Amino acid sequence: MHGTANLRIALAALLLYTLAGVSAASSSPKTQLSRRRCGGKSGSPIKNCARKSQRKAWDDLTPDQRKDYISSTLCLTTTPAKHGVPGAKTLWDELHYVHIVQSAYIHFVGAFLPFHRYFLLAHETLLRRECNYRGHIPYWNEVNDVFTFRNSSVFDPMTGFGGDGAPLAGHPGGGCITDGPFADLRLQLTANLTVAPDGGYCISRNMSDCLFSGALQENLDACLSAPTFEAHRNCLEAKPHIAGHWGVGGTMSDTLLSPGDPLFFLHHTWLDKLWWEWQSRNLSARLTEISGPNIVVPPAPPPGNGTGGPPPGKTTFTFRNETCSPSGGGPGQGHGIGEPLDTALTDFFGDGGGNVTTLGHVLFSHGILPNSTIGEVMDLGGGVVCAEYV
Ligand SMILES: [Cu+2]
Repeated sequence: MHGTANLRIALAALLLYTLAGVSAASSSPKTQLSRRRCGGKSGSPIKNCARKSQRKAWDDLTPDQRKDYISSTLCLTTTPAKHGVPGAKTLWDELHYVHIVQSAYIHFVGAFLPFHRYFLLAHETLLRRECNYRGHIPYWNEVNDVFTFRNSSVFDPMTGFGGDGAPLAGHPGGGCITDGPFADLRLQLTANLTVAPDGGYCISRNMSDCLFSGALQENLDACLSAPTFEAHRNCLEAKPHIAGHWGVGGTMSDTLLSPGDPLFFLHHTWLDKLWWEWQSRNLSARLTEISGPNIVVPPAPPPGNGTGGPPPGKTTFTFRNETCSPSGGGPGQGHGIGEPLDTALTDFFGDGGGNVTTLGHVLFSHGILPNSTIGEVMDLGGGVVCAEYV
């Protein structure tokens, strides 16, 4: 396939680039990132991060800050693509692509949390570099909204991201969103990376109070007290992660396509905050603690061998006398984890050829950011991410 061939070429180039030590070319993306990295010498490993980006809850942003974030996001959805992603019209499509093409390698695997930390940085970098955004990326503090889910400020049609999808197939939601700044947005790339017909497709939502209850404090407490990275990652992925994706539903519940809905980034910034809170409880040890497989191997291996997450769709929640699970979310719900779209990626990750995630695992964003490694993003306040949650 043409797109696959392009991907292979891009990956091969990026791999060579990584192996070459990426210190030379002065106009390289790596150098650009180095300049952005808090004052370090270009091309050299950055050790310090002096001015951390301040990541706040959406509710704690001023009205002007919210407006700024929304208009910068809209800017990404209208600025022409420039990273060579096949079929992408805008920068938003390119960001979408980075997630779709790697879906089978970034969910229910060891790289789940580090990849998404890096992906958030790619998003923040595009906002700043291409759309002159001067703020920092906010998170959706979902635990505060469990009992008042539909009234969350994130769904405000004027100051937030708009509300539920239109009724579909006798269900209250599931169709296209009808209000807010993204009601007219059309996404271009499908789950198999073809270009959608007829000018693209809408963001859909299908809100469920029951599925959103995965964000309950008791679930967060369980995840934060998990003794190992593996247990923590499994817990986060199965509960609070499900909450934002399946509670909002529609596009957000599609494992491949979910970043098409701008709420994705507020949701994953919150998950990243939770991971950082867990890391901070024993920081010296947890700055290097990584484990898990690189690709999901069904069926899940027996407990205790340190690899494998819960099979997707097995989580069940009970909330206000309702029982719900992600696989029964109603109309408009999307794909599961997806098939590996390009096996070139498996070789590319660089964990020594095995199926165990290591600190040397390469993180890839099709040139939006230079490649990084898991080891380089383990420290939120390190040279690559340089942020803090406030
Ligand atoms: Cu994801």
